[in-house]
Amino acid sequence: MRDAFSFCRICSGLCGVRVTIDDDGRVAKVRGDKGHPITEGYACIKGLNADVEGTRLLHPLKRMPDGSFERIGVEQALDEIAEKLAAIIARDGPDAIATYRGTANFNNQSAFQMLPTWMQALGSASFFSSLTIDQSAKVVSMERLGIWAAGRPAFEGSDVWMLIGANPLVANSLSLGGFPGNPLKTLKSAKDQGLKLIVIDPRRTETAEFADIHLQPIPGQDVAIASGLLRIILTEGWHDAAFCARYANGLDALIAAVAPYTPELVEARAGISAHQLREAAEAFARNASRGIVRTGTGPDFSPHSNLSEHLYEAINVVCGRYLREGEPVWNHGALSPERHPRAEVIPPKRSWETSRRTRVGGYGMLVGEQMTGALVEEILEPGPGRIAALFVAGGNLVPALPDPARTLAAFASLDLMVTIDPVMTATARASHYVFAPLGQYERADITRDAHAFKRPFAQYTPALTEPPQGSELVEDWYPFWALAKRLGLSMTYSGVPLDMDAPPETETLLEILTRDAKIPLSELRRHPLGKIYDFPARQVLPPRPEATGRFEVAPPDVVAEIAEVLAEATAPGFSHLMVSRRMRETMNSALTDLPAVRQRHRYNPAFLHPDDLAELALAEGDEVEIASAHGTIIGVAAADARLRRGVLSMSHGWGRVIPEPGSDPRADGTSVAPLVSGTHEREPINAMPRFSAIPVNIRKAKA
Ligand SMILES: Nc1nc2c(c(=O)[nH]1)N[C@H]1C(S)=C(S)[C@@H](COP(=O)(O)OP(=O)(O)OC[C@H]3O[C@@H](n4cnc5c(=O)[nH]c(N)nc54)[C@H](O)[C@@H]3O)O[C@H]1N2
Ligand SMILES: Nc1nc2c(c(=O)[nH]1)N[C@H]1C(S)=C(S)[C@@H](COP(=O)(O)OP(=O)(O)OC[C@H]3O[C@@H](n4cnc5c(=O)[nH]c(N)nc54)[C@H](O)[C@@H]3O)O[C@H]1N2
Ligand code: SF4
Ligand SMILES: [Mo]
Repeated sequence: MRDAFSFCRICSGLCGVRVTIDDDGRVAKVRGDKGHPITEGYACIKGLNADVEGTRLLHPLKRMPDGSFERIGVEQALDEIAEKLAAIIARDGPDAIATYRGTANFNNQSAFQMLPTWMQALGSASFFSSLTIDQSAKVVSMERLGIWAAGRPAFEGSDVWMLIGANPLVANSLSLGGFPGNPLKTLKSAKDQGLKLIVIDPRRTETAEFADIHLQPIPGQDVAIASGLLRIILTEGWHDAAFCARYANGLDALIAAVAPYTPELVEARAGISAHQLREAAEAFARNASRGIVRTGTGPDFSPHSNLSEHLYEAINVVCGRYLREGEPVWNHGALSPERHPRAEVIPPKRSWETSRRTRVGGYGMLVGEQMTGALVEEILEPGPGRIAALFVAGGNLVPALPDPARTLAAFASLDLMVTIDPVMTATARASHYVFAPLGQYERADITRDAHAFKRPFAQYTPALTEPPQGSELVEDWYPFWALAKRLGLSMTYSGVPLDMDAPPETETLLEILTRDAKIPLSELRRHPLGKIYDFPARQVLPPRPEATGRFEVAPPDVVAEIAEVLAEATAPGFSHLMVSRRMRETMNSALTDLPAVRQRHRYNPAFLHPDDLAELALAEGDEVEIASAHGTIIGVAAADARLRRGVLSMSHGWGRVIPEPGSDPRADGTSVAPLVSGTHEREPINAMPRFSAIPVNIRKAKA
């Protein structure tokens, strides 16, 4: 037995861990590392158990004509795949080959960079990721509003924090305004120092329990809420007029556009009292000076998400809640190249207006990616330019996309589908080839700069163990390099040409990724627990004379959509609205079969307020039929008194995606994906499906 240090890469929390490895080289125990400078021993049930008791694929598999899977060697599989790719490229061109990056690829730095490298080598623009079925509304908003170059204030040191549809005490999502380190401890200590927490969520979440003000609205009404908040702030003069005069265009147009959203209208739409709305606006804009509005998935899954994001971020803009000239910036990164923060606006880019358009839906691109919400039609629609081959790297698209029957039909029509996943997921089962990746403690990695931390932090982990004997696992980046080699392509990885004769070492790829970093990899390797780098703060510098960019708080398309929402009526004929929620024990569709998880949950309940259950004559444990305009599912009812009445709350990622006769929601859970339309109710610009605030009817299921 021996212990080694590493960090968990299941979610983006970056928890430092101490891993016990037994004499056979297997992971015997994972503990939170008490000596870790950031997370100080915190780790969750996922990190503690996944690598100890999880089962996984140990070899590549190939699908046979009868649908069964047989073992195949890695190099043999790659030969066959390369041959098919060459034929597709010759017939249709490289854009016919698509790659999708799922959540697991984000926490694997060497593999993360290999995907754009692969697409570039191929010459294919068909790159997709989970970003565009998640919170790409934030990207749309940044590209319409503009970006503050010096960044936002950190959580620690703020006197107010407004969280909209985010539950960081469960999701631990650092990029969403979460609480870095040990989330609960960080939140409590900030509150002890006087932080006011405002939460806007239809559910009194674990995070909302700590809120000074919790607004519990009707889901899907964030445009009204954000407009109402802006209206109060701007009419009361609680905004930062000097900052707006210097840095923002369109303030008068914004004032006019939100004028109809009186507290009374917001109350009628969102079901939160005029008094509460004012209290929240006052606590944020009048009584506090440091701290921001941050949104999670809630508003970004609901209708008009691009507009909601724009309006919530506009609150930060009009209140000037950014790192301002002369302020110290403590965390300017350890792994990013040296950069001097400036008090400047990076002007709106609107890349979707100038980039290439997709063949079917006419969608432009965002951050160099195509829209995952439109992937299925790009496969299904025949004609030149159709996607014929799909690589899925660390994702599970079948439950993640709307309408799984349509997704599966599209996948069945592909000439070639390849998935890299340790689990035989619904997506893997739809694939021709499946590669099994190394486990997280079998590969070297580095953290990414987490700007949520107060100070620059970085950690390197070597591979702690060898793969199990007799297994044939791949580094997540390897199949792409090996296919490029077979196709005779050259690869440039983060600016560095790769040798295409012999595969690189992962360590070499990490060296490339950190070659311009402030802290070289050799230094990282000397601190196995990770290290906080106490660089001196950088002052935010004055703007450069040529930096004339300004925020656009009310561009015409935004103003038009505000008016459109004002004229909208609620969908008739539905009694409840279904919202999303994350579960502490699972990571999207992953880990639902882990024994430690199964001990606590065998399925994902259909949560309703106890009074709603009573009104529907339902008892906890009853099977319920949940019907949207697009599909019907069977769930298992459970009571949650923290919900607003009229709201049904369920996690995604559970259940068999196409319920077969005799499938048991109590044994497998329920997939919510059939409730979501793959073709309707998508957002303009990013084709984002409606994963939350879905109108549904609920009744007891027939036996
Ligand atoms: N209805 C509904 N749909 C949703 C959502 C919702 O809330 N409701 N949420 C949306 C959001 S926010 C997201 S991000 C997407 C998620 O969409 P995806 O990223 O496509 O789905 P995940 O379930 O996160 O898939 C992660 C996969 O990675 C695998 N994996 C784990 N470790 C590794 C590894 O080391 N290497 C590799 N190669 N694979 C690994 C897991 O087994 C799992 O199959 O779904 C979206 N879809
Ligand atoms: N344990 C765990 N952690 C995870 C994940 C996981 O599956 N499990 N997934 C990871 C991923 S991929 C992501 S994207 C992040 C997501 O991180 P979060 O966005 O923080 O996810 P949730 O905890 O679901 O919080 C979303 C909240 O939005 C509320 N909500 C729903 N609809 C609306 C609405 O219309 N308006 C408002 N204002 N609120 C609404 C819901 O009630 C819910 O409390 O979590 C990441 N972390
Ligand atoms: S919160 Fe849990 S899953 Fe996420 S990094 Fe920490 S231990 Fe891993
Ligand atoms: Mo996500």
